[in-house]
Amino acid sequence: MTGTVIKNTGSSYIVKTPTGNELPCRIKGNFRIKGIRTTNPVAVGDIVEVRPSESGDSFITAIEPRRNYIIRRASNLSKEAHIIAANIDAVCLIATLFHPTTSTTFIDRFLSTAEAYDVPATLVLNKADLCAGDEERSEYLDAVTYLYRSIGYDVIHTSAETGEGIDSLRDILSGKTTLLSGNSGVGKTSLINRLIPGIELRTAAISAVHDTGMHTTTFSEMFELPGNTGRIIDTPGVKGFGTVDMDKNEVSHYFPEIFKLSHQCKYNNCSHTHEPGCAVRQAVDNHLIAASRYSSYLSILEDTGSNEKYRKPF
Ligand SMILES: Nc1nc2c(ncn2[C@@H]2O[C@H](COP(=O)(O)OP(=O)(O)O)[C@@H](O)[C@H]2O)c(=O)[nH]1
Ligand SMILES: [Mg+2]
Ligand SMILES: [Zn+2]
Repeated sequence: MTGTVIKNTGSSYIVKTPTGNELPCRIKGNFRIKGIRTTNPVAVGDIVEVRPSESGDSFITAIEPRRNYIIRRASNLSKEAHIIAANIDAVCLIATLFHPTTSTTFIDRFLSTAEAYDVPATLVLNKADLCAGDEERSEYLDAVTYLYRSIGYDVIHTSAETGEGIDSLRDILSGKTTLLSGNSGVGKTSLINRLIPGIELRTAAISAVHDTGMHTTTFSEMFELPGNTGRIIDTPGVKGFGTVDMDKNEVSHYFPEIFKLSHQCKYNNCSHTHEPGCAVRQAVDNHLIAASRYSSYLSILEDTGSNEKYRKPF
């Protein structure tokens, strides 16, 4: 029988079968991926073969080839990776411009990683209620929205408090498996509670005491949206959604508006930092590329070092 892994808690897994049963499973066999050492050989989102057992846990005996998978490394130097999720169609970054402040640099790092994984990304700006009626905040919200839409990203405004934008969010999630990410405090759990009435996940206000420990072990979990309209993967404790090895001259590929213009640079290996005849720097000067985007590009470029691969977990 095949099923989908919906939860991974250390050595045990929950597999949802086509009939909707949730089977506790363990692994039988060797599931190593070539080339990377992983802490979890089976991940949320994996489609697996299970051998049900009458007594006790069932066994996962095989994994179907993954379409993709998002990994996180324990540290920049660590060879061991944790698979956050597999077989995802899209990612959503939940961010707030106020309480807490999310920097555009953080947003840009997230979006460029999504580009590197080749997974479509949506930016969800939550706590829109905190901007309502405040001219300065509303202007900033509009400017950020305009910026990312002009690059081609979907941007929506939501409020888990008032319910604003929840329908738009539902539309975006419809018919796919989406990984939800975001810094803690942005309202990710509150939004999931809105999307799935009755689930009643604990929000930060209640679980704050629990979260004060530096490394509360948290595991990804997949939830079905009501009426089988889509699936979300919550990744508690993961700020961004993974790590990716970026080569220095690849970074510009992951900033669509920079990449588009780079074909007009005088040198085809232009790094857009100092070269004469650089169409990208020209566009920044002319405000056709946002200064904030360019500075995010430079900061990622810097992280790649001279020959080192960029492996920064967010
Ligand atoms: N004003 C306002 N507060 C919100 C909103 N969404 C969540 N919060 C509050 O922000 C805090 C963190 O929410 P939580 O869902 O736990 O955030 P998470 O850490 O991203 O899962 C809680 O006190 C929520 O009540 C929102 O849209 N507007
Ligand atoms: Mg939460
Ligand atoms: Zn250039």
